[in-house]
Parts: sequence; structure tokens; C-alpha cells
Amino acid sequence: MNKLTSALCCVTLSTLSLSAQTNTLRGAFAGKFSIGAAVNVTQVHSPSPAMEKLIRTQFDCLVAENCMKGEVISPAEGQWNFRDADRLVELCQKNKQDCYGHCLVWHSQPPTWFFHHSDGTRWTRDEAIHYMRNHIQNVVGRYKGRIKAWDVVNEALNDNGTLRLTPWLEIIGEDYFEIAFKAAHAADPEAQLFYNDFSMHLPAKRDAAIQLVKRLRAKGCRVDGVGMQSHVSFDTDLVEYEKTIQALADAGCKVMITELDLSVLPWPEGNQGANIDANFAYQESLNPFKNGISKDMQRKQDAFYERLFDIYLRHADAITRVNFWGVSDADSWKNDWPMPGRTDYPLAFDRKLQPKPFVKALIKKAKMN
Ligand code: 9MR
Repeated sequence: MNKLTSALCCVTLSTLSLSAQTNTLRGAFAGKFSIGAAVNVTQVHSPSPAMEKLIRTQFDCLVAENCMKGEVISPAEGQWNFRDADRLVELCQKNKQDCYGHCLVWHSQPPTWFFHHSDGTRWTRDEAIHYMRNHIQNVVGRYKGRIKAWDVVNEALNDNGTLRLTPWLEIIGEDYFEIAFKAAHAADPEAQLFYNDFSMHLPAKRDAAIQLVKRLRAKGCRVDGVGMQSHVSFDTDLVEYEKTIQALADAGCKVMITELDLSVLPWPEGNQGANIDANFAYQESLNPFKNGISKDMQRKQDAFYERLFDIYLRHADAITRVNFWGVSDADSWKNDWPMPGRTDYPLAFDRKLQPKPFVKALIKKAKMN
């Protein structure tokens, strides 16, 4: 093969691979913001070949859906279980994907031994501070240099903007935020640090999160930004949602859309965001798509996702990551929450791992933008 033919071959091959890349979410949004997914333990250890390829080719970053949470990583005092988290971090390195850390301080799913002694009496403030710091040092320290950003404190605000009365707040007091952010920064000075919460379109919650970041920064904490979880529904007010992104950007915060999904199922009563305590008995009438999503509902979901991504593209300067909370509809927590046993369709890829119509529309939109 002469030089010219060989050069032409290279150009053709690289054009082909470029077009293959730009036909994926990660390729299409490259240069705008990262596109990620939360992965579960099966996907980390033994995905099907099709799932492995989907995760590797569509997303440029991953986050653990559960395996970096306290209850998994710290099953008993002095015992650590890093098996699944180690595997995820290795997987990201192998795939050249950024790995994100979720989450360090959360009132939900804490290690079972947290907050009290074996005789049932509560930890003292000093003990709570010690164990929180110890947890953060061990987890963040282990992955130093390999986690791009941590959700340091998760879901610590009520929807009305007041501080959630968690055991951390009760035992330590309001400075638990500062202690947590400072411990995370000491354990990995390069890692970005975020506050993360749901229903961030609510004005009171938005304002409270911004005030919280300002207070922490005034105390010398590194806080890079705020994660808007974005477990959205068709009734999420997207005008308020966009205002939150703008307000965070105005406050000098990076914004990550950390847990995006869009349920197509009806709420049994009053939408409760992502309040994990909501739990309703199964009702057949509230499981309308158990044999497949209707065309109308798919169109409705496509349109809503397109509106969301129009917002994200308008704010691409502030948004650093848009992360789906799961890979395919089959994996989503929404199938069992707030009502167990339903069939939901909240994510970008269907149960056969095929892209939903909106995925193709988003890729086109990103390329035109
Ligand atoms: O999707 C997660 C689900 O598998 C777990 O059972 C649950 C409790 O640990 O957490 C879910 O993820 C939550 C995330 O960690 C924080 N924001 C709300 C998410 C959905 O509940």
C-alpha cells in the first residue's frame, strides 16, 4: 500500500469511527457536558456483552448506584467492604470513563452500627465526628486521584428549605456539613466536592442550597457545586427547574444533574420527589403499562426529555455532567418505588437495551448545537 492509499484508508477509518462516536450520547455531547449513568453491582461485575458495550460506548462517566454507600462499604465497626466499589473504579479506568462518588454523608442507608453503641445509647457529638471523619478518610482516601467528584452530603434539606433533622444534625449540630466537606477535601485535595439533593426546582430548597454553599465557603470549605438529582415527573415545573440551574451558576456553582429519570407512572397520591420513605401497596390500576408503554406515552416522554436537554444545552457552561439514574428501564429503582412491582420506563434505553426515540433526537440536537 503506497503512502497516499494508506493515508486515505486512515482518513476513512477515522471518519467512520468518529461518526460511530458521535452517534452515541457520550460522543454527541462531548465538549458540552459529560453523560453518565449509575450502575448496579451486576453491571459492574458480570454484565451481558450487550450491556457491557452499551455502558462503555454511551457514557463517559459512571457512578455507583449503591455500592459506595455507607451500609455496603462499612458493614461493621472496623470492617470495610470495598469489593464492588474497587471493581467500579477499575472498570472506569479500563473504559477511560470518569468515576463519580456517591455518597459520603446521608441519613438514609447508613451502616447499621452507626449512631448508637451496642447497648442502644446514642453516640456523643465527639464520637459522631470521629466516625464521620474516619468514614470519609477511609473511603475518599482509598480512591484518591481516581474519583472526579464526591457527593459529600446527600439530601440534608427539607422541601421547605429547613435542615432535615437527621441523626448527623441531631448529634453533631449544623457544623456537621463543614466537618464533612473539610474531611473530604483533606482526604483528596483534587476531588471536586458537591452537595446533592432532590426536588431542587422548589424555590425554597434552591435558596436553602445556595445559602448552605455560601455558608460553607465562608467557613473555608471547598464546595464546587450542587447536584440536582432530577428524579423528575411530567408535573415538574421546568421554569423553576431552569431557574435553579441559573441561580446556582450565578452563585458560582458547578451544576451536575446527578440522578436523572422520568417516570411515566401515576403517583398514588401527592408527588413526593425522591423521598425514599414513601411506600404504597401495589394497585393494578396504577400499573398501566405492564405489557408495554403506549405510543402516546412514549411521545410524551420523548417531548419532556427533549425539553430537559434544551435546558441543559442552554446552560452547558454551568453544567458539567448529566447522569441517568440507571442504564435501562429494567434496572430502574422506579419499578419498585414508591409502589413495588410496577413496570416503569424512566430511562434512556429500553428493556432490550435499545435507545428510546428521544435518545436519537438528543444526539441530533447536540450535534446541531
Ligand atoms: O437507586 C437506589 C436504590 O437501588 C436503593 O435501594 C436506594 C436506597 O439506597 O437508593 C436509590 O438511590 C437513591 C440515591 O442513592 C439518592 N437519591 C435518591 C435515589 C433513589 O432513591
